[in-house]
Amino acid sequence: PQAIRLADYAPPNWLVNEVQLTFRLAPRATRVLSRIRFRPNPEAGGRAFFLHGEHLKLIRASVDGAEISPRLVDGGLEADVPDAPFTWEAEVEIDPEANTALEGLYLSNGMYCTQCEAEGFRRITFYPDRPDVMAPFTVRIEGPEPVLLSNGNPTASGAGWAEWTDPWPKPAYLFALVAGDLVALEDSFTTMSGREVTLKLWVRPGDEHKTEFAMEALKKSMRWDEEVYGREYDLDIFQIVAVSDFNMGAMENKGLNIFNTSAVLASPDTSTDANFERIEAIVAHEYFHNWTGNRITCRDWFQLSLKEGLTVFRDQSFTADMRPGGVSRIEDVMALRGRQFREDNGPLAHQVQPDSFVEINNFYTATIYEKGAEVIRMLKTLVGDAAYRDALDLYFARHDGEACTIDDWLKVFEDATGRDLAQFRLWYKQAGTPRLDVTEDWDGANYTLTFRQHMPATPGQNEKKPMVIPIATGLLGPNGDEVVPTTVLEMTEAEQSFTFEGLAARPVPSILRGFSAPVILNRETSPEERAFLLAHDTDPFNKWEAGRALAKDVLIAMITGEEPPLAAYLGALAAMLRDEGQSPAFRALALRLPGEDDIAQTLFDANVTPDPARIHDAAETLRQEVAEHLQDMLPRLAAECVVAEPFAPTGEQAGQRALALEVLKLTTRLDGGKAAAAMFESAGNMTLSLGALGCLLDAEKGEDALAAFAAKWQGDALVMDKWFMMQVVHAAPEKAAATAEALTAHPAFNMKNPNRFRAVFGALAMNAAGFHHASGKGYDLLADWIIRLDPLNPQIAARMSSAFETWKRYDADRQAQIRAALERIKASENLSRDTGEMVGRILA
Ligand code: DPP
Ligand code: ZN
Repeated sequence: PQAIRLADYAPPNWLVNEVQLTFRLAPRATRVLSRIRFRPNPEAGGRAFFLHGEHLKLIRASVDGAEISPRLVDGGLEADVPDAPFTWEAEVEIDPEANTALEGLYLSNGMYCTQCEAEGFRRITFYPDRPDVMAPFTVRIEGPEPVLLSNGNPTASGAGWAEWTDPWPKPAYLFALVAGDLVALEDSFTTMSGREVTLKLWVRPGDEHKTEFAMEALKKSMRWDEEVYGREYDLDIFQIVAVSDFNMGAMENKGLNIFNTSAVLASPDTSTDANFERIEAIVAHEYFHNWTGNRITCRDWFQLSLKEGLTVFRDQSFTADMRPGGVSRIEDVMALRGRQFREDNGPLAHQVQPDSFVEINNFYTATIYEKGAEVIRMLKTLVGDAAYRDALDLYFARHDGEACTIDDWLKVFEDATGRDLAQFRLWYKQAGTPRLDVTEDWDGANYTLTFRQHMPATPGQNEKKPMVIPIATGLLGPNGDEVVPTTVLEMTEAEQSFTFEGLAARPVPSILRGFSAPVILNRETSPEERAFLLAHDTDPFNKWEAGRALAKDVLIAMITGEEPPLAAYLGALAAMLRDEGQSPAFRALALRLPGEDDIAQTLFDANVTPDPARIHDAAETLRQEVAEHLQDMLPRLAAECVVAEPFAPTGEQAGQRALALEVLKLTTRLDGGKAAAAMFESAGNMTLSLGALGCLLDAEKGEDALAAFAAKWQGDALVMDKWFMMQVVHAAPEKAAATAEALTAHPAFNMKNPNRFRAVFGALAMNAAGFHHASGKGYDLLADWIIRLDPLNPQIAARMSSAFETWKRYDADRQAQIRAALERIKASENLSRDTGEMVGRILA
C-alpha cells in the first residue's frame, strides 16, 4: 500500500453545498440514498471528479437527474460531471451486520451505530471523505427501531421515520447515526446567552442507573467551556449514546456523541474511582471537541493533533479544575511516560505532525494526543495565561467554520503575541523525547544551572535541532523555605546556563516543576536531596517526582548490583506518610513504585539490557521491604482512610480509597491476604472490591473471590471486563500467558468485542514480566490472536501489535522470539493495511 504524504496535499476539486441522506435500515441490506450538491472549488487545480467508497454496492447514480454509470476504481468511483455546480444522487446497499471492523454503519447488540473517524463514512456512501470538505447535512432515517438519531436538531418525524438537520457545515467524519431500542436520561442546560439546550443520554434498557454521573459531567463541561474559553453550545440538543462494541473510547460527532459504554456508564457498584475520573474526562473531551475539532476542524489528517492535542489539553485543564490538588497532573505525566515516552523511544516514534502515513487509524497515538497536549501546555507556559486566552479568542474568531492546519494555529499565536514560533514549531516536526542534562555551580553567592539538551535519533530523523524548552524552576533554601519562586527558564540553545544571583546559601533546585516540558531530565543527585525535595518541595509534581526518582534509584541499584539507597528511601517514605499536610491522594501516588516498563526503559537508556524477570523480582523485593518498614504505621493509615460518608465519586473520597488500597497491598504482604479478604467481603463499592480482589490475586488467594465476583457480575459486561483483566494483570510472570489463553476459552470471551479483547490482551501486554517471560509464550499467544482478529477488526489488531514496540531493548533471545512472532503476523494471508503498516514499522 502507498504512503500518503503531507507534502502532496492538494485542495479538493469539488466542494459540497449540502448533503441529504436517506437511510432505509435493514441488518443485511441497508439502502443509503444520497443527494449531494457540488460546486467547483475555485482553489483547486482540476475538475476531475472522484468520490471515496469502500464495501459499497452501487445500485444507481445520477448527475442532475440523468442516470450515469460511474467508473468504479480502487477505493471509490470516478464520473464525468459538468464544469459547473451540479447535483449528485446515488443509492447504495451496505451490510451492517457483516461489519465487524466497526467502521462505517454497523450493528452492536442489535443496535445500529456508526463510527466515521477517520475514514469510515466512505463505507456508508460515495463521498469526498476528507475533512476539508464541509457541508450541512439533512438525514432521514427509516426503520422499525423505536429510536432514530442523527446529528443536529430533530426537524420532523412520523411512524417509522425521523429527520435530523445539522445546520453547521461539517466534514463527513463527524457524521453519526444511531437506531435501536434505547432509553434516555433527559436533562437541560441553559447556555450563557440564555438558550435552553436539551440533553439526552441514550442507553440500552437496564443501564438507566448508570447515566447520572456522565450527565453531570456533561453539564460541568458545558459550563467550564463557557467560563474558561468563552465557548457556547450551538444546537438545540446535545446527545450521547452508549454503545458496547466500539473501537475507541468515544467519538465527538456533531451533536450526537457516541461513546464506548466503558467511557460513559458509571455507578458506585460497578465502577471504580478511576472509571469515574476517566468518564468525566472523556465526556468533557468529546464535548470540548465541539469547538476544537468540529467548528474548527482539520484540513487533513496530518493535522490530527490540531484538534486532539488541544482537546486533550483542554480536558486535562478541566480535570485539574474539577479535582484540585495537583494529583491530576501527576496522573497525566504517568500516562505520558507510560505510553508516549515508550512510543517515542521505539520504532513507532513519530512526529506530532507526521509527514506520511499508510493507514491514518494507526496515528491515533499517545504522541498525537498526549504529546500534542504537552506542546500546547508549553505554548501556554511560554506566552502566559492572558496571552494564551487572547490567542484562543483570535483562533476561534479567525477560523470558525474552517478546516485548518497546525501552521494556522501557530500563526494565530504569532499574531496574538508577536512571538516568533519558528523554533517552537520543532515540537511538531521533530520526533523523540529530548534528554535534558543539568549541572550546577555555586560560588558562594550565585547559583548557576547549566542545561544541555540532546535528542536521540528516531526512524527517519537522525539529526535534531535544539528545541525551545520551558524549564519551570524554583529554589529552596537549606531549611526547606522557597527562596526563589517558580521561574520559567526559556532554553533555546543546545547548552545554556541560567544564574540566580545574591543567594545567602547554596539552594536546592526544584527543576521542571509541573513537568513543564515533556523531556527526560537527568540530574545526578544524592538520595538525601531527593528526600529533602519529597519533604519540602512546594510543587506537588516535583514533590512526587523526587520520591519516584528515589524509588527508581533504589530499583536500578538493586538490579545492577550496586548499593541501593534503601534507608534514605524508606525513611523519606515514612516521613511523607506521616505528613498530614499531604492529601491521601498524593500519599497514595507517592507510595506506588515506578512501573516495570519504565525501569526497563531507564536501564536501556543506561546501556544495560533489561531483564524483565529481574526487574519484577527487584520490585517485589522492594515492596516487601516497604511493607516491613512501614508495618507499624499501616493500621493507623488504614483507619485514617476509611470513608465515613456515603459513596461519592469525588477526588477527596477517591484519594482516601486509593490510599486505603495502597495500604492494603502492603498489608497483604504481611498478613497473607487476611485484610484483603475482609475488605473484599465488606466493600460497598467497586473500587474497594476490585482493589481487594487484586491483593488476593497477588497473594495467590483469589480463587474464591474470583468465583464470587463472576457469580455476582456475570450479567454486567463492563464489570466482567474487569474480571478478565484482573486475572491477567495479576498473574505471576510464568502464568500470565496461560491465564490469558485459558480465558479465551471462557464462554464470555468474545473476540469481536473490543473491550473484551483488550481486557485479556491489553492486560497481557501490561503484565511486563508475564508478557516478556523467557518462554516466549506471551509473544506467541498475542501473535496468534492478532492474526485471528485482523480479518475481523484490523484497527484493534493493529493497535494491539504495539505491545511489541519495545522489542529492541531486550536480549538476543527475546528479540529473536519477538521477531519470529512479528514475522508470523506479517506473513499471514490478506493482512490488513493497518496491521501490515504497524508490523512493518516495528520490524524496520
Ligand atoms: N476523535 C476521537 C477522540 O479523540 C477519537 N477518534 O475523541
Ligand atoms: Zn479527541
